[in-house]
Amino acid sequence: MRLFRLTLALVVALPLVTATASVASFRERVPIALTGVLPAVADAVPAPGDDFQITEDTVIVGSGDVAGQLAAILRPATGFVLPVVTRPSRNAVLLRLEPGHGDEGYRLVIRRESVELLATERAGLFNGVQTLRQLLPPAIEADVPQRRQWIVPGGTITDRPRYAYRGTMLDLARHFPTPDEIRTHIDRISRFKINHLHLHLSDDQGWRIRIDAWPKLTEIGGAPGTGVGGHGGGFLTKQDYRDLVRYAADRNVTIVPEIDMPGHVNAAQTAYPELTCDGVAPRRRTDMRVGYSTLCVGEEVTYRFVEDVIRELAEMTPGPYLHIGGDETFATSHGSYLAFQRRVLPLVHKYGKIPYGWHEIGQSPAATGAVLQFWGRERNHPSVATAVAAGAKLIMSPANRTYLDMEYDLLTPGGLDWAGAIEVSTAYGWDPATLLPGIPEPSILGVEAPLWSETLRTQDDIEFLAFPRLVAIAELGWSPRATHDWNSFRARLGAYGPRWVRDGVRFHRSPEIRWF
Ligand code: TNX
Repeated sequence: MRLFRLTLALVVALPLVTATASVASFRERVPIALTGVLPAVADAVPAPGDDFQITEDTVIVGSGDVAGQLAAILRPATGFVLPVVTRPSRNAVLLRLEPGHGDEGYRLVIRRESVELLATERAGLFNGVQTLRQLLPPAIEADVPQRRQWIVPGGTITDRPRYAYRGTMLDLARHFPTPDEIRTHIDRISRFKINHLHLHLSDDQGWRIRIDAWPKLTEIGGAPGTGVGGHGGGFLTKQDYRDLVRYAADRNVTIVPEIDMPGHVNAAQTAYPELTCDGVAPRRRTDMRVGYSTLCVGEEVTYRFVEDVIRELAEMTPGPYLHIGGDETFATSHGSYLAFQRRVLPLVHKYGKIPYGWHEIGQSPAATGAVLQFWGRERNHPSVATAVAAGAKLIMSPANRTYLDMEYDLLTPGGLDWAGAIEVSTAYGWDPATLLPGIPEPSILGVEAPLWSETLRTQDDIEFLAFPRLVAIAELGWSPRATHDWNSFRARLGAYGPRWVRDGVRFHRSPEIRWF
């Protein structure tokens, strides 16, 4: 339907645009600065006056799918044909792979005659396209042709990420969004070079991923009414999941699946009472309490269950990480917790994945090859430092900085407050490298902003809490520390507002930002 409307609009409006091009050329010749991009680029050297203009004769030169993605971004608002060709040409945007730019880095050389986007990997080209998109005026986000000039400011951008892992999380257990809503979210996060989407697939309220060996997990644990307060419910089929993995990969996003254990398992136990120590099915619970459920650590059936789940998840997950939760296990004794991790962490390795868990898993000596997600607030975490010294890696998600489900302030709707209110400046004002003492920078893989969904029901709720704060976390993860500057960030964020408006994103109009 959307495609049909778009095509129709193109056919109707194309002649109009051509006829009025000369009128438009008198207006709006104000290129955006090379340094206006979110997240901030590592290096920009402007070449004033050497701007490139996209015209109806411009071609896109490239042989991979990213060239097609760029054309698809530019066609609706420009109304131009922008053919994708493989032979070099004049008046072109050229995409080319060559060594020397790093895994995700790229160089963008903008001159009057052409734009060259160079990268070593497809991921770098994708990132360069996100930058190029922001160098065009916000009207480029329109889905029907706009009467104006399309100027890209002259100069050279050389850019690469500070951290390899820049993530966010959706909690599908407390509220289950549709796969289409997840896809829309992937579109929005990938604009900011976020490259991992962690899916919290199970919790006390619901189980959201089909496991063939244990079908009642989703039949019962994912039934209608299993969201918080009895709202929503549902689950991903394996096909849904695989489709999401592919959709995300096209946008340089790796899906990280999480099954939370040994706590947060009430939904699994309502489906399979043998997973409790007394064999009695607990009552279904959709309240917001945490920490009351636990797998029965001494029973063999527990490990058959865990191994089946890990094996099936690993089979459908091409990314390197498999998240096994491990948080808030108040119903599991310390000894049982360690006994559980001693058996489960190696299972993740057995199926070819890197175990990833909330930082509590760092208490286990078996966590040396694991990734810990730090979600604490305090600066001193001896067990985290010890695990890192023994070889574990860290992803930084301090709750009082990165938790997207915390309220912005006392007045904004939605969200919780246990880690405090998090306005944009709070989300932006810290350094992942120095937050925890005694952690060498190479041990830090990156940052992640989790969005727990206890108070969320709709896509609007997700967007309101995620944007603009997620962009602050994206910048901490991507941009060199030397670019860190609140005044620059808030100016760039304010200028981004019109793009979200065009896109129908219901972002929080933070009073800290002067919105355009
Ligand atoms: C703590 S943070 C949790 C989740 C809740 C969240 C709400 C963490 C690892 N666990 O179970 O949803 O707080 O903010």
